[in-house]
Amino acid sequence: MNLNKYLWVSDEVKQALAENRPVVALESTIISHGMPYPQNVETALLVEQTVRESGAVPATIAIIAGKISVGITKDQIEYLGKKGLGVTKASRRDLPVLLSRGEDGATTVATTMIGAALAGIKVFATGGIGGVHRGAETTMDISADLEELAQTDVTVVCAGAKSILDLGLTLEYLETKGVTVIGYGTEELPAFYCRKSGFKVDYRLDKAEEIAAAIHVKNECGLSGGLLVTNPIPEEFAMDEAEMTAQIDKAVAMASELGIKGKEITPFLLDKIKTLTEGRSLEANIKLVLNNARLGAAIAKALCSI
Ligand code: PSU
Ligand code: MN
Repeated sequence: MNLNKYLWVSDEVKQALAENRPVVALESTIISHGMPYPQNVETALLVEQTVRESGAVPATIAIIAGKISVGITKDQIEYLGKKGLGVTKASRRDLPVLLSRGEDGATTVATTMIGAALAGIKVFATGGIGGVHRGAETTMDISADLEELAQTDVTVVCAGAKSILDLGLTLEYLETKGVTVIGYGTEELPAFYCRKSGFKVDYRLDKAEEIAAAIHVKNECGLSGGLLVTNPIPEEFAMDEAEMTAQIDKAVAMASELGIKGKEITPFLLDKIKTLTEGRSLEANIKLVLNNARLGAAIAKALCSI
């Protein structure tokens, strides 16, 4: 790949990587499509600050004017947040046209992994990943995030997956693709807003150093693909399971009534769930992203000292 033509990396991130200092990648679809303005911009900046306070360099990734841009500026974050749904949500399949036309795009987990890998970043923290949607046996709606985890060597720290997805099928898919699912301090897959899901992770690891050791061994063995680290939302911010199940079911029913599908479905559901919980789901979402930023930084630090 002609790197300079399609990839831009900030000086700060370049220097940190060159000096083997920890860097944590951050995505931008969560800014444009995952949260409303202005909370999206406030959160994105707070996440960057949290990564810094935890001793790593943040690298928010987006597509700007046809370049996969790693370590975008505060102004660019503000621009993506204000433009919101008007920015193209860019997954792997969107890259050829966006880059050739010199356009902008907000990167999903899949494309943020691609950008991170190209820049040489090993750890990426976010809120939630895409997965196998409920009803996928007829819609075939399976996020490209899962295929990316299968092939691109970046560790993704998330808060598990929310039950807008079929969590059981998502775990089966990850197993088929050889993606290790780690629970940080938990045996149970966290369900984003809630700490429990009723499903088991592959391995419980209690320390960032243990996670870094697993990543290191995977690299040494030349095993391709990412690792998925699931980090439960802190107890004090977790939402009631029965309430969330009921509200998510309502939101999913609305989406199916309105015939919403494809790339629109996740942003639609997030927005509906926010309204149905009177904004409380957004508060929980912000807290869990910050929690993941801290763990991502700890893993990146531990990796640098191996
Ligand atoms: N889940 C969230 N917030 C988000 C997303 C998922 O709680 O913002 C975004 C992420 O960018 C993820 C994408 O990669 O949605 C998945 O979309 P799709 O299912 O269309 O691949
Ligand atoms: Mn989809």
